[in-house]
Amino acid sequence: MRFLPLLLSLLVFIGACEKEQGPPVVISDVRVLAPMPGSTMGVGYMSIVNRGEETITVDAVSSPQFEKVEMHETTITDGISRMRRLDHVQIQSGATAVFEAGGKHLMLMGATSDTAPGSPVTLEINHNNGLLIVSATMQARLPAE
Ligand SMILES: [Cu+2]
Repeated sequence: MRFLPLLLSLLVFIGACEKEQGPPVVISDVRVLAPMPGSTMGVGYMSIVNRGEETITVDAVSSPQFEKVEMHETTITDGISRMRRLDHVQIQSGATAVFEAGGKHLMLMGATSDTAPGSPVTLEINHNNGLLIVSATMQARLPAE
């Protein structure tokens, strides 16, 4: 019965489509920029999509490669750019929280291992409904970032 595995996987696939199942919270576009030479501070960007029915609250982010991770938001007031720390980020049902240059971002502080460009990095995103773990590769920071 060499067709059975194929048949089974087709059934699983069809079943998944019908229920429109999938993880309620999805993280995409993860970019982690390696610390500049002489620094131990990296920056992280990503999108968190809430496909669930309920609002979620991201209340902590951590990484085994860094001592501490904070969520920050850059705001520009009277032409002066400031960063403030966010204790939590709420994402309503159907909404996406975008962490990007010039806006919300992750500040990765105190590199505890090799965080040169090309090194693996893991982000642990805690929200009120669970924990999401994403892995990425440290990228080199461009001069403008
Ligand atoms: Cu910051």
